[in-house]
Amino acid sequence: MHFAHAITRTPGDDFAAGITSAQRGEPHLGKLLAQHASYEAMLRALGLQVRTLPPLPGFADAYFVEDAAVVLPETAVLTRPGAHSRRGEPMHLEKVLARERELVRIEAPGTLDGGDVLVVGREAFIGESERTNHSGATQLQGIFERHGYACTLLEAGAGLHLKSSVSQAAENTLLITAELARHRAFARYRRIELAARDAYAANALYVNGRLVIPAGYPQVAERLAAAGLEPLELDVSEPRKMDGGLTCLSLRF
Ligand code: CIR
Repeated sequence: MHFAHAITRTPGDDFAAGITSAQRGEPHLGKLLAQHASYEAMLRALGLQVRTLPPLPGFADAYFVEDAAVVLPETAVLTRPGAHSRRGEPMHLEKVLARERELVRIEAPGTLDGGDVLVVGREAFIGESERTNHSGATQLQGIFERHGYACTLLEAGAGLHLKSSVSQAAENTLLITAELARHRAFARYRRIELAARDAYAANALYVNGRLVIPAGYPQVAERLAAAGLEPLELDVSEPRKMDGGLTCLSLRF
């Protein structure tokens, strides 16, 4: 899938009030803003036009913009985030997405975070997780199927979201944790399985034929290079302190 656009949101100065289980120390606003700017510069270098939305006061996690919408070529889905503190985020994307796509919504009692949605070409995977319940997952499955996608629901695995454990690495290739590597849903893909210590690198960003992985995983970079992929690396240490990674910082379409 070729992407031309990305939407991001600048972290607000209340970002440290966001949800986290990471225990990786105090996050630093100045560093977070610098890493966020580098992330946007990387998206531009990959050919995307980046639209940056302003911080959303009262929503400390809103810069993890991926969780609030699922944007497909055919439609945009406003989610209903599983965390109460994030439930108001999607309506703040309504105006900007309505200009791009016809909008549909995940309705109560469904909950769904975009981080639980992996789209690989015309195939979609939805993880049921602490954030995404069965109602939310089946609502989105119906939307995918109406537009002709094959769509599989599965348990998301150990991470916060499905894409904490598996993401696209190349055309027919997934970067995946050992826990999900043998799941039959992924059997037809080439799978690059990660060692437990490298699990964070399973959240990687595949944009217009290039793969971006988090900095600090030299063995993953080497294995990818051996598999014919030349990953770019980006430091996301500050979003990581808030349980975030590469995919969650943007919507790509
Ligand atoms: C949260 O717990 O909702 C945020 N602190 C992190 C969200 C990360 N989102 C993602 O991986 N898609």
